[in-house]
Amino acid sequence: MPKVIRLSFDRNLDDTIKYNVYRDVSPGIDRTNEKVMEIVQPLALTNIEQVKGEVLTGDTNFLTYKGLHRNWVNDDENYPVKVFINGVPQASGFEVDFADGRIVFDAALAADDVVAADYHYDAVVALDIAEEQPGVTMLGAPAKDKAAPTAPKNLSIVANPLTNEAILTWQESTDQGTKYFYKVEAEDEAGNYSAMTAEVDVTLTAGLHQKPYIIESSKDGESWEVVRETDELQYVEAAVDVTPPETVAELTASVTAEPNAGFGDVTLTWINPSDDCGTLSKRYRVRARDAEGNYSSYAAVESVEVKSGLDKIVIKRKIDDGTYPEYNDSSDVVVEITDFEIETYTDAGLADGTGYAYSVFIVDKAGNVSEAATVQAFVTDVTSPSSVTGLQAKLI
Ligand SMILES: [Ca+2]
Ligand SMILES: [Ca+2]
Repeated sequence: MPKVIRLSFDRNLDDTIKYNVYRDVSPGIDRTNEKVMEIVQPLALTNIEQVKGEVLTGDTNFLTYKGLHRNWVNDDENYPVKVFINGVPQASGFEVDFADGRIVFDAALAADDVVAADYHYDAVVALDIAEEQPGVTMLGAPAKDKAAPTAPKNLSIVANPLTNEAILTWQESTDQGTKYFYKVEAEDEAGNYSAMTAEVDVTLTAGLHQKPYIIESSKDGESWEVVRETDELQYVEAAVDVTPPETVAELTASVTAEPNAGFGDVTLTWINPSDDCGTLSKRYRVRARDAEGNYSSYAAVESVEVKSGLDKIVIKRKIDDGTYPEYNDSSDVVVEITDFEIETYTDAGLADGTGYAYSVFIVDKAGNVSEAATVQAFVTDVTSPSSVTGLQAKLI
């Protein structure tokens, strides 16, 4: 419920016909200031006698008077709220919550209890709001919170390589209000004015919006888009690292064959990249708004690099057909190596007389795959022909 300013003062029982209310954002109000409101002399007390209670259910232990409480004055001594349960006056066992307009009972009431209240206040009460009130004429715009909240504090962004996230955090904003000063005078039918009252002031603070923080992101720092409106103090950019590692360098293949054994070995050597390549998060700016729609200035941060880290070396092989294995094709995975100290591997026991095509990939922990490093190897025919059979020698 947005806050509103309530003015209340004792009735002037002289020949007053109306009250003139002056308001300004600076102190020292006199008749040259804007007259924002006229209130006719109320004809009767502000009276909510015999308000009929609700039928309460379950463990409900309070009764709310919707809207009415804004006219209540927190003066238990002179203007007590009398409470009846099922017609029986209650001397104790309840408290009046003037701020929220509730009568709160110490113990839960029975489901079918009917509560009534009797309250009167012999005074003038008016709210500085736009909505219509009996006897009140608004001459100026109603008081409004025009002050923005403070900007989010300590906005920072950190990379979490384990989760591949950039995490934006900040600290709570505080709403600020606009201070209004008031004075009231009484006026009679002949147009005579009383002296003005002493000046009072109150700061109208709307409070933060339900989702006070508006997060905007940008790739270039020039074009911004809203990515989230939230009441949390954190925003997570997920799946930041989309940059694959560099390809391995200096990939070579050497072949050794075992004569008559019918197969050969291919030994690959290469140089691993020293580190993964990261990706920059977006840039961010965050501002806060209050319930009235006033916006704070921005808090801003630059991007942060998220680098998930090297995960594995993947070697794939196919029979040479003029192309090389691709990471996601159906060719054989020869080996996956997670130790980046290793820069050689022997693919043993290959059928001879065959050309092989190899691709070596580096994968990061976010699953990004490098370009292939490729090499061919030909295992020459080292198989001797089979023995001659049927050899005979005879004299003819
Ligand atoms: Ca404000
Ligand atoms: Ca990467």
